[in-house]
Amino acid sequence: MSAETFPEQVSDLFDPTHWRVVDGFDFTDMTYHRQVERTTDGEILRDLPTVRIAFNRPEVRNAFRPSTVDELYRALDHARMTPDVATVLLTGNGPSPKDGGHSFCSGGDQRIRGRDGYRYAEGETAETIDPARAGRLHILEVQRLIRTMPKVVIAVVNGWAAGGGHSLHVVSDLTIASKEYGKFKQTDATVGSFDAGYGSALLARQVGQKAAREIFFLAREYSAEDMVRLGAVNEAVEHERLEQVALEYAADIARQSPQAVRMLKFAFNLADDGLAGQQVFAGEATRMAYMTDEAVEGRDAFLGKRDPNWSAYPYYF
Ligand code: S0N
Repeated sequence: MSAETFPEQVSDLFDPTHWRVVDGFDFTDMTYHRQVERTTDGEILRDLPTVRIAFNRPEVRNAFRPSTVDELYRALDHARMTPDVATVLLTGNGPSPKDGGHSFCSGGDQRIRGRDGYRYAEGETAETIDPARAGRLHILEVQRLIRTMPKVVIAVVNGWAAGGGHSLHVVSDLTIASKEYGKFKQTDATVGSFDAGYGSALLARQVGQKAAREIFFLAREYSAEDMVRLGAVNEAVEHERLEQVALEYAADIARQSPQAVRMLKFAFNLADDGLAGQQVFAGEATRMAYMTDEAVEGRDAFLGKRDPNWSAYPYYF
């Protein structure tokens, strides 16, 4: 493989030497890359444990339409099911070819939001739309996937995080943001399209009730450094170093025990996610229990049509 295999430059911060395109996805609204190690002449030596999933509609500040959400879900789900991926970097491509504006994501595309609650694709009308596909607020399914996937999701906020884009950073495990261009604004109440779930309630867990209410009720603009002070952003980073720092975060995560990281992620979620959070945590606990001789004894006793013998397994350690 040669240097010609470098992927297309998709954003000002994207360094093609670190990435390859993930095959099998015919995306228009998102890009999906896998981190690689290369030789000095560009040959790919091996995959590394990070993926980069990015909004690719910079001309509308990376607003999402239904097909954007479908593509985002598919990329995240692929990352979820790829065993040697530890970390997802969620970011936005750009800057905008129209005016040079930088954006992470500006939420739901307001141009296609119908009064009936549907999101209309180009050429669709109330008569032709498929309600099963377009009538769903399926960005919420993406939020749940970010929350329940056993990988660390880092929001790499390279520009505006507004509306539903703000909520995506809130629901991510970690957020790092550009000092120069990272801007946060919760416009949900401004446009009458509000996230009354994670986007607001989880934000209140992160910054406190008063600050969260201020962010939603006043819809003011906050810098990356403001958000670090409030506790919603881990670090504000010089713009040109943002993706490099994100990869440093990912490298540190990759040094930890995968099992410990996912148990900790699900433990952090558990109280806020109620029984659904307990179910996710418990699923991992059950999977680990299957690995013990004690659980094998239960299974073998059933298959052998005998009573289980628990004598080797203490009630107290
Ligand atoms: C991001 C903002 C603050 C940037 O301002 P700036 O830099 O001055 O740029 P603009 O000139 O405003 O924008 C540049 C071009 O991009 C277009 N554009 C920007 N954002 C959107 C958007 N969200 N939809 C469509 N187009 C957008 C501008 O129109 C402009 O285009 P041109 O050059 O052609 O004029 C600023 O842009 C801003 O405030 N944007 C709107 C942010 C917003 O209100 N988003 C929606 C908020 N609500 C949601 O996201 C709900 C999300 C959701 O799906 C959901 C979640 C939970 C429950 C329900 C739902 C649900 O589906 O409703």
